[in-house]
Amino acid sequence: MKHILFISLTLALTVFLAVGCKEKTKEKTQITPNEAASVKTAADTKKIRVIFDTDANNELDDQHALAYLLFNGDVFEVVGVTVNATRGGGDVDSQYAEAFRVMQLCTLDGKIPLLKGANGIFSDIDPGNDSFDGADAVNFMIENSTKNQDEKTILLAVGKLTNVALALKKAPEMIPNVKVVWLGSNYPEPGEYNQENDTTALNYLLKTDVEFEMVTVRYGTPSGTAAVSVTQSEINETMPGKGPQALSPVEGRHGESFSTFGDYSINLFEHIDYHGDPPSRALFDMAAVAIVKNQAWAEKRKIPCPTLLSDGTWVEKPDNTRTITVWENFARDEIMTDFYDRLNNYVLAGKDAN
Ligand SMILES: [Ca+2]
Repeated sequence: MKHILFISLTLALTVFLAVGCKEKTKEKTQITPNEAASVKTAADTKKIRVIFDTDANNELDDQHALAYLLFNGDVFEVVGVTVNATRGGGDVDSQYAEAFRVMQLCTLDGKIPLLKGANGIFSDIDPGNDSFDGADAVNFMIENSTKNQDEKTILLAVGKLTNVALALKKAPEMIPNVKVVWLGSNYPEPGEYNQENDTTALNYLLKTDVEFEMVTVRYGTPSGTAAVSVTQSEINETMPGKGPQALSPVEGRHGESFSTFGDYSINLFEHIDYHGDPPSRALFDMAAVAIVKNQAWAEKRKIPCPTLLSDGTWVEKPDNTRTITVWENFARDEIMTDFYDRLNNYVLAGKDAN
């Protein structure tokens, strides 16, 4: 009897443990709504991985785009900054010097890689050579676009497309790993500064399979980034002393020394032409960074990939199965409000910055 009782107790215990374990397993595999929400939040807050390619010394929008990017360290993982030379800002050394100034003013010089890219245009450069024009920037893009397999690295280009096209030509295996977001073109109208500085690079990229988005410029129209413009008085009122204090004064490209990006911004706006009524200046490149941060700040549409002719005009290809994305109709006020907010409440990019 004792023996039977012992067996019964053992069986009961076994069943109890088995059910208990099953319940425990069940608990672990079931995610409560709260847990699901926290998982979603973690995924949502994953930083956007960006390599920023800029003709930093052209006009004044590149500098504001770079500062805005570097002040959104909770949104962007800024893998590196690469420069290219367009005709308005001098050679690549001048472009590099201006990008370096901005990074000093953002206290991030030496903390985020800054590399020189191409002086020339895509069709004149052979990336198969050991030391080609733009090699430092191009090789950096290749090395840092192939490592991350989880999600695409954004090659955010706000100048000519030479460095990006050379990288994809040299290492086409990186194409599935990247998305190119380019500030350029007046599509569907012809012409535009970044486009004209290297039509061969743009043509090459259009013919690849790379995911490609064009953030339109459209001078003088309300539908392009041209609409994201500010007046000199607005800058004078909002920018003094904004941003972190540089470790030591930085000499600006027009002379004088500055300790904050806000003060340098005012100086840049003192040395630029204004357009329209009231006279204002567009922050084209900054708007491109903004719509990568928040896609709700503009409208996008997919189109069959068109062809660009050598005279800068577009030819529609309605039957093309390759599509690209066109960005237009930018929320000027929301973008500028966030820009100024980030000058006041910056979160510095870079691993060692925060
Ligand atoms: Ca630019």
